[in-house]
Amino acid sequence: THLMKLSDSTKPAIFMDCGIHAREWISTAFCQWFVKEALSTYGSDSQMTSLLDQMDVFVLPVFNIDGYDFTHKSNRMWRKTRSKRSGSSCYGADPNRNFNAGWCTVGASSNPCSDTFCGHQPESEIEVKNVADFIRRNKSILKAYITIHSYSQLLLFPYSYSFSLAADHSELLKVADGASAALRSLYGTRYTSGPGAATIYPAAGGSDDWAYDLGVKYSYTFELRDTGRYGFLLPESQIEPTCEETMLAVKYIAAHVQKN
Ligand code: ING
Ligand code: ZN
Repeated sequence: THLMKLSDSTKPAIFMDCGIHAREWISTAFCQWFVKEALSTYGSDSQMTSLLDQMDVFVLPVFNIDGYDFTHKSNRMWRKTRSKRSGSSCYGADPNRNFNAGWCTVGASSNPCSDTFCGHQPESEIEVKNVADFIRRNKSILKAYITIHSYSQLLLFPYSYSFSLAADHSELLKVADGASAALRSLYGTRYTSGPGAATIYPAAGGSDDWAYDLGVKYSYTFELRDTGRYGFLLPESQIEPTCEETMLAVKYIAAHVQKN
């Protein structure tokens, strides 16, 4: 897709994507909610107004659109893309193992039939290539990368491909803890924050690690509700409260990015 932006200035920007993984439906719901909320509170909410006056926000509402479609029509628990390559009868690669960050070294599989298949090479998946190209092209203005997953109630940051601490570890942790506290203030939902490898599991090829190593300092992965009772099948009654509380965390991160 080609697009033109006519603007009198180059604002610093935030990039956010949802739906890297097909079955994580609360993720795609959140991007939709975020856009609605941003447009409807601009002009009345002082924080949103100042944010959008000073920064551009790029929202990719459904990263893995073929996978998402497949979860509606054939297999609700599908995770990967839907690409097909000769040599295997299995479909798709895990887009969050397909970025070029310690690619396929840990927590990923080279078996095309695995749910965490890293792909035949980094950025083999067209969805990953397109997002990576966009982020590379805009890297001078991109101050934050936010990616929304589910589930586990975690706010993760680099690294996942290694147990090494990021150069900005203490700042990333401080902002994550602040965002988690903001989220909890609404309904008491508890989040844990920390680097991916130590907080969830070591896994290479993730988008947040890749964006961070490219130079996008504020790089975060959200794992939204719940902690496993319903898992990916989060009931409809939890969509709105999950989106409302998550807004507070995303706005907290954005406010920090804005003043730095
Ligand atoms: N969790 C993420 C996954 O891709 C993750 C965890 C985050 C891995 C960042 C690597 C980097 O496995 C879910 N639920 O998808
Ligand atoms: Zn995911």
